[in-house]
Amino acid sequence: MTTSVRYERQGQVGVITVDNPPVNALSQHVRQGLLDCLAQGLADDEARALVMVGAGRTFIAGADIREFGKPLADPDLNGVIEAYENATKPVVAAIHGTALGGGLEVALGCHYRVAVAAAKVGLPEVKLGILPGAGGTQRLPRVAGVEAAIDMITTGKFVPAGKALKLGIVDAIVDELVPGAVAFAEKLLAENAPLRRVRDMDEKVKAFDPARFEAMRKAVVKAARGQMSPVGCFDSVTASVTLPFEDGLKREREIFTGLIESDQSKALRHIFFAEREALKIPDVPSDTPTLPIRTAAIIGAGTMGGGIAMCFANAGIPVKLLEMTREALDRGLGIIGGNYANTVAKGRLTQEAMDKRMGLIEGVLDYDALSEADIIIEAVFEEMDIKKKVFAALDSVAKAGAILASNTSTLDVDEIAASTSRPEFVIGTHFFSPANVMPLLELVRGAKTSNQVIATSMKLARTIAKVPVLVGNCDGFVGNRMLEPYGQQAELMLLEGAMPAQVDGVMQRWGLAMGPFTMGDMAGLDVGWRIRKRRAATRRNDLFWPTVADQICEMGRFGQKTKAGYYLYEGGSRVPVTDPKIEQLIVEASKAAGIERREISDEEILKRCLYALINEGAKCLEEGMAIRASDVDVIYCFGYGFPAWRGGPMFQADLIGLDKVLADIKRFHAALDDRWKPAKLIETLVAEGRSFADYDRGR
Ligand code: 3H9
Repeated sequence: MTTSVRYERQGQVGVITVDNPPVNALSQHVRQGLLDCLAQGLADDEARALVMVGAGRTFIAGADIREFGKPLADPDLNGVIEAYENATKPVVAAIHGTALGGGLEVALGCHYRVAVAAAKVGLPEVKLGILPGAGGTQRLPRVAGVEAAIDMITTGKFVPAGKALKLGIVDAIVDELVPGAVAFAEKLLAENAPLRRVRDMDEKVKAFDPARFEAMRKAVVKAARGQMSPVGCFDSVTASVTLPFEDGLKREREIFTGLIESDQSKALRHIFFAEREALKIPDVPSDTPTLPIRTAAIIGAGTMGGGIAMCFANAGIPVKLLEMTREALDRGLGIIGGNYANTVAKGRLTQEAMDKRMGLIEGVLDYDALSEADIIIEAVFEEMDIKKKVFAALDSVAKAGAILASNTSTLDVDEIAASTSRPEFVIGTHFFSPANVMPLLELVRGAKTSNQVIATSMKLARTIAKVPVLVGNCDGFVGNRMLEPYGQQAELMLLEGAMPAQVDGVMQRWGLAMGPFTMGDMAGLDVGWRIRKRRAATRRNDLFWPTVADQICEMGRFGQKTKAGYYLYEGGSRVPVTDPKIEQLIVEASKAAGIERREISDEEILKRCLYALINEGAKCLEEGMAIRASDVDVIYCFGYGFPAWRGGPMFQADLIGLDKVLADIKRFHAALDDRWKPAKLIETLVAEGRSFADYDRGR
């Protein structure tokens, strides 16, 4: 008998408790324990019904992901679920926290389900590159209906208990978990309720017209953009309609087996653990005391400042938004109101919630109004002198113990901190645009930033629903620093023979949310232009520097916001349209630089863009600017539209083989220029026969 599942009796109801911290994952010993406790409950003559519950903060959060990739030890989860489904006494799953993946599948194997109001259920396997492989794709449509099941299973979204009740996934909401579930079980006994097996409930799947699948599948394929698991999930759910239950389970197993072996699933599992690993800072112990953050303030009500203010309001933290003029403030608050109103119009927020959030954002015009804030984030123009003035002003008004943060995307955090008398309270908080949407938050550690400020900022990032990664203080930090050589390769390839649409097309088809030129147009080409001007004095003059981007900026074309950049954006549309004028400009720029244009293959485009990221990522690692290779992957997947199912640039390097990547980098170095000097870390790892994953493990 394992200790991670225990059995006890309360009156005529036997209670089976899964106790496998932190999230009651279905590790081998839990699966065995579930079988043992079921046998005990069935053999217990005093028990007429059974309740299954999770100890601690949650019900079962799914299969144990750490067991994936190894041969699965018996008992198999499907067998456990079947045993519960065939139990001769009614079994009630009592859900609190989250019932996810295999956890919900176990609950669907029980005869009835109750949940507390705050609970959530979901089948998020799709996000791990797999499908619910323990009957979820066959049982969920039988309780929730095919359409709702497809939506939940292909997106992985969590459904709150109230909605789960409406959908028929749970049978009742209870106030108190165990007493509520026991009372529910007693009621079942009193009513002589049947042993209701989900596999037999085929009313909803029979009512569904399979002719609808074709159009629905097309929509899933389109939204998946190259990711296999949403399509596999969809196909498996269709089997619940087109095949008998047992055959549907077999179909589910076949698709599951194909998906779990795929590189996509390995990549997504890598990112799942990488995101959590990034929270661990080796020299900042997890028990470092944190500062309370009850109120916040933002300086600058522009696009970034407004978005950051929304993050705090969304998390229920009152935030003051400072601007220099009433006009700028009203404009900023108007944009925030408009953003919320759009979300309300789409049905994703209630008017009441919007009013509450707007009520938490207070516009102010005077620095003195910031004196009580626990954290103040500066989001003003990206110019060192301006930032320094702002921080000097902050130093004189902020209360002792307040965190002073800069949303700079490239500038030296130490230089900014030096304009205050308290550099230990200064940190970089690099949000990504739009700040209320993009999950990444690069936290930039200055030379004097205290552990307490780092620990508080990491915790705060989670509170405001961000994915934080701690990085070092260098020009561009990690994400934008890597973007620099990536962008340079893209631009150099324009001069050598490619066109923006070709480069963007290759990267987008490979899975990126957008290619480098579309991204530049979206972010604003003037941003990079300003940075290039700042760096011009210090850049290497033995290298050739392309000027296409500068020429486009000189024409006043800054991208989407001016309706023209590398592309045209007609009638306010965000869809890039090729502009022959820019193609002409590129051809002439090649001529002016004395470069003979040639055919550039898609393979070369992909390699030069991807390997430029990998090489610079490795340099960030060897300089200690990134803590782990997996942190770099988190940065790219959560901040730069790198597809999570590709696992990030460093994961890709391992997948391709670091030796092969190095060979290509060396080839580029010989054929192109010194930008391709291989990172020492890559050379060392290849010489030692190690990967980036080995490097992370060996830290
Ligand atoms: C599945 O079920 C397949 C089946 O269909 C069929 C198979 C045949 N396994 O996120 P947190 C760890 S696939 C192992 O920080 P939170 C996590 O790494 C699974 N470990 O907490 C972390 O470890 P550490 C489908 C897991 O409160 C610690 O627990 N289920 C698992 O913010 C705390 O996690 C999912 O995809 C796991 N399943 O969020 C659910 N889950 O402290 C995945 C977590 O060492 N999990 N850990 O870094 C989640 O979404 C969140 O963890 C959850 C809690 C919402 C549960």
